[in-house]
This record gives sequence, C-alpha cells and structure tokens, in this order.
Amino acid sequence: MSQQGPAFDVNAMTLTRWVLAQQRTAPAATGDLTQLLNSIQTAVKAIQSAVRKAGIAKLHGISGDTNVQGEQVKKLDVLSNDLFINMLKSSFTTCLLVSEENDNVIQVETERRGKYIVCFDPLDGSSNIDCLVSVGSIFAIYKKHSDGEPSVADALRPGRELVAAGYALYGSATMMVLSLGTGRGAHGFMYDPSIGEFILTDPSMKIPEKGNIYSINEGYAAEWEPGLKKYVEEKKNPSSGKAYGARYVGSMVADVHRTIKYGGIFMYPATKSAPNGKLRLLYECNPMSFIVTEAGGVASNGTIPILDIEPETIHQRAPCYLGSKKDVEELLKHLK
Ligand code: P6P
Repeated sequence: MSQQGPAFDVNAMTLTRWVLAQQRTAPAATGDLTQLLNSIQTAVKAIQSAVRKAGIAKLHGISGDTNVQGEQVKKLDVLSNDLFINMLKSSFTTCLLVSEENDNVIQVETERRGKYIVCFDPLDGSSNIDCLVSVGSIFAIYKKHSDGEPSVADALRPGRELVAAGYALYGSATMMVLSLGTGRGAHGFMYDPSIGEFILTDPSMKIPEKGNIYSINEGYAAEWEPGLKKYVEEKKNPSSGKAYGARYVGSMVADVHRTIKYGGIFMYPATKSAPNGKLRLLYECNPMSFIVTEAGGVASNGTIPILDIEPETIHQRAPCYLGSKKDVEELLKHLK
C-alpha cells in the first residue's frame, strides 16, 4: 500500500530556480547577479533563523554599541549586518557596500571584487525586535559603470538605475519580494522551513489601484505640514464614502508589504524637527519605492518620484509617500 503522506511538490519553483530561469532570459547575463542574489538569500535564511530563536538564544537586548544613526544597536542588528557583509563579499560579485549600520562605504578587497554595488538595511525595524513585532531586511543593487577604483559616487545614483531590489519580511511567515529591474515586475517568495527554500507564491504582484488603509505615525501630527493634516483628516472624516482604516506597525517592511497586498498609502513625511523625514534614501526609500513601482504603485517624496532623487550622501533621508496610485495622487494634490 502506498504511503499517503502530505502532498510534496517535487517540482517547486524555488527562488534559486526562478533566478536561474530569469538569467536565461537575459542574453548578456554572466550569472554574477544570480550568484549575488543567492548570497543574499543565504544571509536572509540565517537572519530569519536568528530572529525566530533570538529570545531563546539571548540575541535580544542591547549590544552596547550605537550605529551611525545614534541608535542603540541590538545584537541581532550586529549579527544581521555581519551576515550581509560576509555573504556579499564572499559572492565575488560586489565591489562596494553601503550598510545602514556602517558610517562609511565598505570597499570589498580587490581579490574578491565584482561589478555590483549593494546598499542594504540588514535588519530594519530593529527597535521592534524585543516585543516580537515583524522586522525586515532591505537591499538595492546597482551595477558599477565607472572605470577604476570603486568610490562612494558609484552608490550615489538615483533609484531608477537599480538593476535589482528587494526585501525580506520576518513576519508570521518569512517572505522575500524581489524585482530584477525596471519593467520586470515584483515577485513574492514564501519561506518553507521544511525544505529550507523560498517558494514562488506571489508571481507578478500588483498593488490595488486604490485602497482603504492609511499608514502614518500620528504621534508627529503636530509637526505635519497643513496639506498632510487635511489629507489625513479627510481619510478619518470623509465628505463622502467610508472612513479609511489606520494601520501602522513601525517597521517599514511590514507596513509597505501590507500596502502592496491590501492597497492604501504608507507615509513617513517631513516634519518640522525632521525636514527630510526619517527614512534613508539609499537602503529604505529607493528599494521599497522600486518594488512598489514595479507592482503598479506610486512613490514620491512629495515633490518628485523618489526614484528620481539624485543622492548626495549615503545616509541621507527622504520624505516617503508610497502605495496605491490613486491614494498617492490624491495625497500629492493636498501637499503644497
Ligand atoms: P517611527 C524603523 O526604525 C524605521 O526605520 C522604519 O522601519 C519605520 O517605518 C520607521 O523607522 C518608524 O519610525 O518614528 O514611526 O518610530
């Protein structure tokens, strides 16, 4: 009698398989980006394992250091940053790294260099770790076009020039969402711990054209510009139709992923005390805006598309309004 076990997909579309198949569709592809994405996948698998057992493994708690943002760096932050740096360097495909945790750019040693620049936030939302709220990793990949030694200028490029971007969400499940370039769509892969692989579950993700959720930290409302105050008030007390729901996790990856799945708008605005907002352009706003745009949404700093901003410094901040096309366009009409 045959064993009736759970259905096992012997032909699962894993992230590794999918990236390899995508490589075959790009005639000039050398396989370096495939190698780079697999190294990021390895870092994410290790981080998700650490995040899931942090409380037991005593990885929570303050490591006693502070990062370039002046924030207390928790042990998981340090571990995640080390994983990204080590896996990226050992992929032999990168020449320059920008991390949320490092003051300056990280030059990859000559003998391990490749043609890509990676900007990343290894563990975004880390202030939520100790209370077990979802956190994430975010990455943005440029190809080096300049000759000679890699320099910070190779990273200070608008998000439009990204060749790939993505995030990992360590939530009720672990998911990676990835885009391999402008016009290539955004695709979601759920982690299956039973086989240790990411499985394609959300091909060609599409954000609803309009949603009914707004996401913003209302604790700063007193510092918002008048147009934003008016917009949020209208979401709560509309002149017609139903009020929007409010959702705010305080982890950008969780808030943006929900916005892609359900629609609506995520906002981290400029305020009087933070005239450029809080979120970092290179490794938060750009990659998340790239993914939202590939999913059919809109991402703006209130004046221009975020992907058109010309970066000046590696840790610069940008106001961020992103989500469903109709919701973001309605907000932009309210801003001065
Ligand atoms: P606030 C997390 O620290 C983070 O960088 C983003 O993930 C998140 O969207 C934002 O800051 C939350 O900031 O000021 O609302 O706590």
